[in-house]
Amino acid sequence: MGFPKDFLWGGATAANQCEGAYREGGRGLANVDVIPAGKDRYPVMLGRQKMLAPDGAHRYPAMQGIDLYHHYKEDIALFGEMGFRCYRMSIAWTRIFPNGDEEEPNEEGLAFYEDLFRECRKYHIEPLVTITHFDCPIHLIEQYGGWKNPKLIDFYRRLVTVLFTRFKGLVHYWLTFNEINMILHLPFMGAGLVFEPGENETQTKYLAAHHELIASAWATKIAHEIDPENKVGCMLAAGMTYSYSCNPEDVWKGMDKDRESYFFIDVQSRGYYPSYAQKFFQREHIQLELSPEDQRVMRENTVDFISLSYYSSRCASADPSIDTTAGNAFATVRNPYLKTSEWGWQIDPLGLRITLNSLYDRYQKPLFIVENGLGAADTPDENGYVEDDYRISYLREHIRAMKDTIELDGVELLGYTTWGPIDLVSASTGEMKKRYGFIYVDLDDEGNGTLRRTKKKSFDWYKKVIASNGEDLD
Ligand code: BGP
Repeated sequence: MGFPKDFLWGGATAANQCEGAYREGGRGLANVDVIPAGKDRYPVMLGRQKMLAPDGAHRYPAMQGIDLYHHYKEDIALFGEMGFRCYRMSIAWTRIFPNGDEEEPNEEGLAFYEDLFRECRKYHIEPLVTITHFDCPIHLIEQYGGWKNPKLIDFYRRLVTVLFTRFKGLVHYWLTFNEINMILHLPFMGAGLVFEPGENETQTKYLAAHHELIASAWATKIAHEIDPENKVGCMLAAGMTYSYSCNPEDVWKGMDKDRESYFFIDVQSRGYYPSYAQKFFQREHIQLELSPEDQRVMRENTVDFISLSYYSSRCASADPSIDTTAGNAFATVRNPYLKTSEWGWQIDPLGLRITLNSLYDRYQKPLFIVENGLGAADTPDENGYVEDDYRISYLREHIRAMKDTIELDGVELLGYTTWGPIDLVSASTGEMKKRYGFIYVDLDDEGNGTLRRTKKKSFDWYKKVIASNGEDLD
């Protein structure tokens, strides 16, 4: 019993949060490059403050990341030392197509990723590639309005065709869009959407989501055609919504909140729009075009597996005066039974088991946890060593819950990649201070530091977890 023999243990990063080198190798400018640190970050991520080019008044942490672009060999060697069986990373669209609408890809970008994948293979690490982790070329936003425009489907198809062809045999696991439900909460960060004053944001968000969903189905089709060995997954920012009380009003609120997220996975996993969504679109006067061909592609090309990020459960109440707290993607009602992290995110290991069961009951497809972890402020000693027992304890409890889900509930789980195995820029806050890694990176919130990588206490702990296939968690 316990974890399957071929369970994919590893870690997950995203190009925009770690690569840096934003103007090297022929790379073009993307939305993620121009999301500033500081107080303007949130309005920009929401798409309400237009920022399509850097200015001198802001700092843009993604431009430097942790400079993985120049450190990937060293970083992957450390992942290899921990015994990773899988490394989830993302492709920067603008390294492959700097503007997004070129006919021919940028060879330097392709060569960079090819070398990175070969490096992984040296350590027997299976790459898991997120095709789009929040990034959209600025040119596509300026010229076409980003995902508001159905033309993006064609550009995305071109992108994926290039990737599946070039990396055939090197990569077998693909995710089409990271946290696809993020488009509803942080639409500029999640999908490059910028709103005009007075624009109906709900309509625009669902229109853009519709195009992403069509693009995702096409990608699944193309992936299987190019290499039948390819496995394609969707990716949800997950976390079951509990009702604050047993008042049916609260229960309904919780169900409604979950549907907001499940909507995306319902389409990607079942191949059609669920009835509750169709009714919602009618009420909101949202009209979505679906050609017979796209409809067929959607029906026939559902995902092979369902991946998710899990940081915490959520909670909902019909009473708007109940206290809220921060969480991944959006705030949630504070659950009085849970402790929170330094950043206010609630900690709920059993919630992982509940979430996994809920997803498995609903879809009956293999699941893959591709993000989980604790963002915390670390204090390194003079050698860069961090005693991060708090991180070990968070991960241990979540791995235990995951084990129960497999052993006691029979849920099919393909793997577990922790978020940020190496410290990287925080997506929500732009900070370096909010760290997730087993590997410490000497870099602060102002962009100062040597970029030196050092092992934290959790490094050896996770190595032991993997070596024992999840049996030794002490
Ligand atoms: C998810 C994103 C990641 C990552 C993570 C942690 O929403 O997919 O990119 O950053 O959350 O969030 P944060 O960096 O805000 O702590």
